[in-house]
Amino acid sequence: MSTGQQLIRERTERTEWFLKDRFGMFIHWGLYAIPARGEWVRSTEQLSIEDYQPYFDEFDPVDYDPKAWAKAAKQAGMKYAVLTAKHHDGFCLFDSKLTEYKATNTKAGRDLVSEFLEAFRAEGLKVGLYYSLIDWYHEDYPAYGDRIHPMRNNEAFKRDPATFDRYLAYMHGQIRELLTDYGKLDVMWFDFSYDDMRKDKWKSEELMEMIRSLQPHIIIDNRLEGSGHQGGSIYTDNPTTYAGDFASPEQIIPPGGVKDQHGNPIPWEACITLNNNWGYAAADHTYKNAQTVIRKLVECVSKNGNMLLNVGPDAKGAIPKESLDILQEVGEWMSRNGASIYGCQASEFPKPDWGRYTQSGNKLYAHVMEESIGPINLVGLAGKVKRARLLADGSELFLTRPWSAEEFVADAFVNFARPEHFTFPLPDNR
Ligand code: JFZ
Repeated sequence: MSTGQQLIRERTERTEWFLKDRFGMFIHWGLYAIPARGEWVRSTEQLSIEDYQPYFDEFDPVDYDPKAWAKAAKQAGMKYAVLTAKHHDGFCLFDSKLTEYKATNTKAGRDLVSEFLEAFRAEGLKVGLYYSLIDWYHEDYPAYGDRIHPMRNNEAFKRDPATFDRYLAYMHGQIRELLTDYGKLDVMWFDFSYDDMRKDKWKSEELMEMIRSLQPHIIIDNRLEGSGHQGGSIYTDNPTTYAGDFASPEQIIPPGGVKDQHGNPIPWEACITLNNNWGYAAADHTYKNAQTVIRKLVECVSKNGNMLLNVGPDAKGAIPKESLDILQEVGEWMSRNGASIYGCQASEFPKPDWGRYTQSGNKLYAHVMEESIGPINLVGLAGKVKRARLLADGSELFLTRPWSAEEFVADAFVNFARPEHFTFPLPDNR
């Protein structure tokens, strides 16, 4: 077996749980919750370290209750969660021995990451940490001070190898801490590479050797090398060791899912915000409604993907009520219809006009998303469907045949009253 085949085989084994779980919670939380204008505020408003310092001095998350977060995630039907241990501003929610810029030294006075991990594990959820490769605080990162936007100020980003190596030692050291001191982690979410950083400039080969030796089963996103959709060699037969275990399209659901160079599906996870910000943004009330979230989750699964849905807790540590309300409603749907999500994947049948299919073994889940003037048609399913049931309550739905072959190209119909989610057991010999 070639190295590439071996890497792809290991990726397939590692991501097995991930592809079953399908739905996770992303949590963007840090000092930026205080200005409450999103997690990029230090960059977009060109704030100096001094400008940003008051938020460190003030940070006092008196309402931080990760058990409540974990309950909300579990109730929503989420199976895993990923918290920003460090975002681009460099502030660490964990008690790193390598910096003083951490929650332990704020009024919080403790390691907020370990409490998060404990609470989510206690609810039976898998746990992951987001770690920003970019660091606007560290003096050896070539984006120090007020010239911190990595895309805009390219001149400021000429790396001095000697000092950048010091940053890399810090970065590798912190990742080692996270993988050594916090028990078993399920996901490591790196963010992100740009320009020539994609080509092992993070010393990613070395980093991956360490990661795999400390936590062989952990899965990582594709942003050490690529970023967003279609980034990096995860799509090829010969991925690098740091190509990642899953692709991470952001704020989009790729039209055909995510496929390798041969058109075979690869693991992917769309990360999606509930409003239009990752970090808490007090004035942003552009929340998606629960129906949209459910439909987008169904869309991901119908294309072999996961959804990592974001919440941005406020400065005190509370998830905004608007977000909790949506999660609650999504959870009610998931408690009745989760069988059409967990362990499901793209269907062998093409997308119907009226909605989407997901499938698990011989069960075909029909997600009806359009109001209809009559029965929905099951094109190509004549003789293949044993029975139809409403998934939410198990009640029988009538399957009918077209009454005139000329009138309908479709060959089986199911009656329904409103957009709903059905299950169709298929015979084994289809
Ligand atoms: C990154 C962060 O900058 C952002 O704050 C947030 O954490 C998000 C989840 O990830 O944003 C990116 C990174 C990569 C791309 C787009 C946004 N990309 O390559 O498409």
